[in-house]
Amino acid sequence: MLIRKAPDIAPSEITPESIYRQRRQFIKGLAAGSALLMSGPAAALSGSAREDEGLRATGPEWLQKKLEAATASTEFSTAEKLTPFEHVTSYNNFYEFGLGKSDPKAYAQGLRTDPWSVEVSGAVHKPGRYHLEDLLKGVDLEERIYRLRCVEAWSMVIPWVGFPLASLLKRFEPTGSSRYVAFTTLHDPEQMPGQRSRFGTIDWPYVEGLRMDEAMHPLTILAVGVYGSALPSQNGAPLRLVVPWKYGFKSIKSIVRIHLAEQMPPTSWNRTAPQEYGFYANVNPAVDHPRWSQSTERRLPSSLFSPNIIDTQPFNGYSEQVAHLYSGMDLNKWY
Ligand SMILES: Nc1nc2c(c(=O)[nH]1)N[C@H]1C(S)=C(S)[C@@H](COP(=O)(O)O)O[C@H]1N2
Ligand SMILES: [Mo]
Repeated sequence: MLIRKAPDIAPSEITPESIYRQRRQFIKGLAAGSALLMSGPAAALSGSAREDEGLRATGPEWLQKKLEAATASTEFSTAEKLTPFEHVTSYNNFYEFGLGKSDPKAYAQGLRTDPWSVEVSGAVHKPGRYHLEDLLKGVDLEERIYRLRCVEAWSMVIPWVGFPLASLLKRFEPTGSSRYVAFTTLHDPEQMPGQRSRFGTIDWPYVEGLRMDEAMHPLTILAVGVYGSALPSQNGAPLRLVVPWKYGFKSIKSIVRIHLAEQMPPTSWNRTAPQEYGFYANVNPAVDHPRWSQSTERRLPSSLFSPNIIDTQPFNGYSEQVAHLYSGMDLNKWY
């Protein structure tokens, strides 16, 4: 069952996605079959890694091992067509590395992501500074194929590899008074040219937050990988949040601090333009941005001749799972 490159496939047809798809099929087959074959996926992965060498990010060995053991979540994944690896990793918003969509890929490659530690503070019984490796000890990684809808009205379908934020928060034992979770991105102007600019709109570091029930929701994950490999720096390595029913700016990258709070924490885009970006930022086609409509989106890849415009769904298509969190709230007011 080893995956081999068939001799009749042109090299140009071998994309990271096709390799990735094959690998997923392989893993699924394995899960359905005998557990005795469990040494398979690692072999398949390294066998196919040659084709996209240079594109994939490699993390520390302990992370590589975990990524290879990741299982595909059927319960939480969409079957929609994946946005190609190339687009997921070259069309990014990461203002710490510049305002242009191609800036993060161009300028984030030197970001030092290992070793990495996360400070856990606030209303928890077990605060402290934890090495990423320790945070992931005993955690099983899962693949979640989610839609990502940016507030700028474009979207992608991305196969993240991560784990529920809830499982991590529980380990720190939140106290009864924790009502919100606040996240902070690395602040390091030496490594992040966007933080050196005096013309930036954001007051660094980038901060985000969730209400406790949002943070504990099973769809909310922390991602450490994408397309079966470690996160590239431009996607928020080595640890980023993914909240699929909210606009993309909630999904904060390169997290160094998780703080449990009693009060609603400040969030970067809300602080920058409160009339345009709220704390909740749930995807909502019925509430337009003051400067553009939110009723449709460009599903990437999109081009002038093939714009691929689709309707935007309430809660980005996750209403069934999350709408109850906001029952009784006026979503025009709490945008
Ligand atoms: N620290 C930080 N996190 C961030 C951003 C940012 O500029 N800085 N941009 C956000 C926005 S607007 C979006 S749409 C997503 C994009 O994630 P991606 O580049 O992995 O697709 O990251 C979010 N997280
Ligand atoms: Mo965004």
